[in-house]
Amino acid sequence: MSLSIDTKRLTDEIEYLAHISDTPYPSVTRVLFSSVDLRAREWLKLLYADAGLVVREDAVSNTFARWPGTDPAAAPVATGSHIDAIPNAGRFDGVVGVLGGLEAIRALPRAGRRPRRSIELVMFTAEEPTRFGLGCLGSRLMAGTLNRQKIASLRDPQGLSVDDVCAQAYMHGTLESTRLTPGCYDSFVELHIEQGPLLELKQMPIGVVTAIAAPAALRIDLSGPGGHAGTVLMPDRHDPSLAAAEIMQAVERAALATQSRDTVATCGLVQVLPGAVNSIPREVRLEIDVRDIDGARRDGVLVAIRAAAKASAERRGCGFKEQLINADPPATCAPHIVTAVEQASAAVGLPCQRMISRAYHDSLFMAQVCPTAMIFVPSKDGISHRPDEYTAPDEIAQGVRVLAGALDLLAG
Ligand code: HGY
Ligand code: MN
Ligand code: MN
Repeated sequence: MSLSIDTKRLTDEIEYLAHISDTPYPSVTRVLFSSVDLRAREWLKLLYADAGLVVREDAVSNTFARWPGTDPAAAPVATGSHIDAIPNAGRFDGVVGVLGGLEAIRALPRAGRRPRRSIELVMFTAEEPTRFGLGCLGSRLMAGTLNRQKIASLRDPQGLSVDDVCAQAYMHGTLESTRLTPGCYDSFVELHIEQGPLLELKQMPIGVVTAIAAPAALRIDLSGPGGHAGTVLMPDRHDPSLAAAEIMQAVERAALATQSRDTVATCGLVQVLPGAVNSIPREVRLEIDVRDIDGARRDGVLVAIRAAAKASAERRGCGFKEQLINADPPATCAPHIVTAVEQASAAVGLPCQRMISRAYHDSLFMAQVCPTAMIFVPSKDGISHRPDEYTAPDEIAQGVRVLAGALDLLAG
C-alpha cells in the first residue's frame, strides 16, 4: 500500500488549531465548552465535511465522523482523541490523535483503499479534568462508567453542573444516551504523543501501548478560624495551610514508600482562601493525583495519604473533608491490536517499542468498550502539559502512517 501523508496540510491544521486558544501561542488553553473550545469544534466539523465524513454528536458533544465502509452492517473500527487542553498547555496533546486520525482517514482512499468496516474518528469531550475536576468525562459516559449520582455531584469553579454547562452549550439529549452499545466498535486505536522521555531516549519513532496506568484523584478541604495575620497569636491559629503543607509532604512520602518507579503522586492544585497576605488562611483545597500501573498498589497509597491528612488536620484542630473524585482501574491493551500496530509499523519500515502509558487517555475507558491500543510518537525532552511541548512534523507523519496501516488492517 503506497500511503502518502500530507504532512504540510496536517502541520498547518495543528498550527491553526493551536491559535484557537485562550492563551497566546505556543501556549494552548482550551477548556471544556469555553468559547475557544466551541469554536475549535465547529472548525473541526468543517474539516470533517470537507473530507466527506458522516458526522454526529452525542449529548455532551462527543463528536463522531464516519468514513462508511463497504459493509455498513459490520462494527466499525474507531480512532480519535481530544482537543481540550489544560491551562497553559501544549498544542500536540490530544490534537495529534484527532487531526492525525483525520489525515489517516484522508490518506487511505488516496492510496486506493476501501475498507470493509467503516472507520470512525471520535473527538472525545473533556479528556482533561480542568472544568469538573474529573478527566475523560466524554469517554467515561460512552463507557457507561459514570452513574447519574456521580454526574450530578460534579460542579465547575462557577458552581455549574454538567447539565447546566451542556444546556448553555446547546447540547441536547440525556447524559445516559451517550452510553455506547456493546459491540458498537470492533476496535479502537488512539494516536497520541508519549508525553514522556522513553521514545526519544531509545531513539524509537513509534511506541505501541500495552497497558495504561490507573489514575486516581483525591480532593481534601481543610478549614480554620482564619483572622488577622498580626493580632491572632500563633497557638490560636489552627492554620489549615500548615496542615496542607504536611499533607503535601505525606503525598510524596506515600508514593516513594512503595519503592516502585511506577507509583507517582503529586498535589497539582492548591487553593488558599481568602488569599490575602495579611489574613490567616481560612480554607485550603488540595487536589491530589495518584497513579500506578498496579491498581491495588495505587489504592494503598491513597489509604496512606488519607490517614496522614486526617491525622494532620486533627492535630492542628482544622476542619477536614475529603472526596475521592475518581480511582479507576488500569487498562490492558488488546494483544491483537498491539500486533496490528506492530505489523503496520513493520510494513512501513519503522521499529516499534512496546511500552506502558503513565498518562491516562480516553483509551483507558474505550478499553472497557472494545479491544483497544495506542500508538505513541516521541515528545521532545519528554515534555507535555507545557507550551514547549513538541513533536516534529515528520515524527507525527510517521505515527499517522502507522495508524493508517493499523486501521486498514483492522478494518479489513
Ligand atoms: O493527566 C493525564 O494523564 C492526561 O494528560 N489528561
Ligand atoms: Mn493531557
Ligand atoms: Mn491527552
